[in-house]
Amino acid sequence: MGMTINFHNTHFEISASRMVECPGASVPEIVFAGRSNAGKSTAINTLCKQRQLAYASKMPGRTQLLNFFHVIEQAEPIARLVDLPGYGFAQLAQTSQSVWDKELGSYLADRPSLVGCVLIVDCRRGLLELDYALIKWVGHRQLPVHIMLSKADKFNRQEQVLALRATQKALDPYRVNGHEITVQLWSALKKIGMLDLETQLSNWVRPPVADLDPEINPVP
Ligand SMILES: Nc1nc2c(ncn2[C@@H]2O[C@H](COP(=O)(O)OP(=O)(O)O)[C@@H](O)[C@H]2O)c(=O)[nH]1
Ligand SMILES: [Mg+2]
Repeated sequence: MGMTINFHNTHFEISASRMVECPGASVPEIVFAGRSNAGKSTAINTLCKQRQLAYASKMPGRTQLLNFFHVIEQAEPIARLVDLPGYGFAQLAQTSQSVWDKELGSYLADRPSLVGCVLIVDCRRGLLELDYALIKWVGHRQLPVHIMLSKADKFNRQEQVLALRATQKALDPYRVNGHEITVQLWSALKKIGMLDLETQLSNWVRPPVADLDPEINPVP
């Protein structure tokens, strides 16, 4: 697994509250989305082995900002992680949108450097309406979604397996036109699913050679 990225060397870059404030789309970017309190900031901190990189909020949903983090390798930024304030976009499917929801919606729809969306879902709640709205929204541009069923430490092994299975099944109708949706269990507390996460993000930033090589995967 020489391709796996070490996310340890990740630094806060900038916050943006509007599309025009986003940094140049220079490197592959991965966004962490999900309901407030699902565990987004904690997941970024755990992935990067830093205690306070992303701010784990005691007041859910308060910060209305996109927070950009640079992943550094050999002194060069090779990717960005983006922490969202949490939904957010109650109105994605409805008519009236707040200014912020519009900014977030256009970020997800138009940001050219986005290579994947990590969707954090509390395993005890499972997928809810806003989660499905997000999956559909980014499905329009075929942006792959990786779902982390978080706080798996709250479940025993059997409950974990059932949650994973139920989520996979619920997603079947959303896997239209080859939209790639993957699911894993996650616990920041017990470090469940760390390798799954590192592997998925690394594959998005640096797709395995077999996916790119026309000799191996000829274009039909
Ligand atoms: N038991 C448990 N609690 C977690 C886990 N991840 C996050 N939390 C807690 O969930 C709360 C919300 O986490 P936070 O990362 O701020 O969520 P965000 O709003 O999605 O960024 C905090 O009190 C965290 O300590 C986990 O894997 N297990
Ligand atoms: Mg947060």
